[in-house]
Amino acid sequence: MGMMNFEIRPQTAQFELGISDGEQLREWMAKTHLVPKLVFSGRSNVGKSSLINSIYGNKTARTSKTAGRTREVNVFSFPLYYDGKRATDLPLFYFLDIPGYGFAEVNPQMKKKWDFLMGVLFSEMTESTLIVNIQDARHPMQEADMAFRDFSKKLEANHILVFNKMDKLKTQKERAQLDKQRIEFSKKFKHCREIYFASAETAKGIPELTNSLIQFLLKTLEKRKVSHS
Ligand SMILES: Nc1nc2c(ncn2[C@@H]2O[C@H](COP(=O)(O)OP(=O)(O)O)[C@@H](O)[C@H]2O)c(=O)[nH]1
Ligand SMILES: [Mg+2]
Repeated sequence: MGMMNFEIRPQTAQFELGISDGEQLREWMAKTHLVPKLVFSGRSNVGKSSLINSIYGNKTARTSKTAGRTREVNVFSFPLYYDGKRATDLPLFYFLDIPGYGFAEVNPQMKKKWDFLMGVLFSEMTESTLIVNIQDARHPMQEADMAFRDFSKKLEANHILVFNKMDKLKTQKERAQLDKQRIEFSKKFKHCREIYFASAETAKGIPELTNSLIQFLLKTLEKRKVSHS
């Protein structure tokens, strides 16, 4: 059974709940720790919600021109499709749209709450989670990205790295410059199993990225079956 026949269908993800309370998030993570899940993480405004929409269909997640809008962990469930039909022998999976890092929160009370919520989220992650770390292709490896790398690489979770907004690199020179950095990226992000270059705007790189997500979900399910039989 080739994994290539599996797909994510547009408009089939369902919003489950938004969590802003740390204890509620801890409970939810514990309850679902075996369920394969994807967490889209990156600086505010890097295009987390936009990438989610290019994978799961328009208006799945809320996008915004203003940085720092998402204050909750938004949980969505979704099925996989196989040969055009819903794969009913597979469970539903989860993905999480979370607040961005590196956003200078003006209100210290809000910042404290955010730190706590994210602390819970990351500390409760197991190897059933894939962190999809998104960076801006025009401004890779910002200070906040490096801080997130140093923190997240110690976790049990799996990782991939995505450079979004590739459409903003207008000249061949800019694109070549980024391409030259590939080796440097893979050295600096050794914990990331793959690196993708994408654009939520033009859908460039989205099929490849989606396929990688599907592969992760299926492999994680397989591992779970083996360890429980
Ligand atoms: N040109 C371009 N703009 C994008 C891309 N992805 C997101 N944006 C824009 O960047 C802004 C922030 O996007 P959003 O998905 O809300 O970012 P988030 O804060 O990381 O969830 C919005 O105005 C998007 O339209 C992309 O690939 N190309
Ligand atoms: Mg967002």
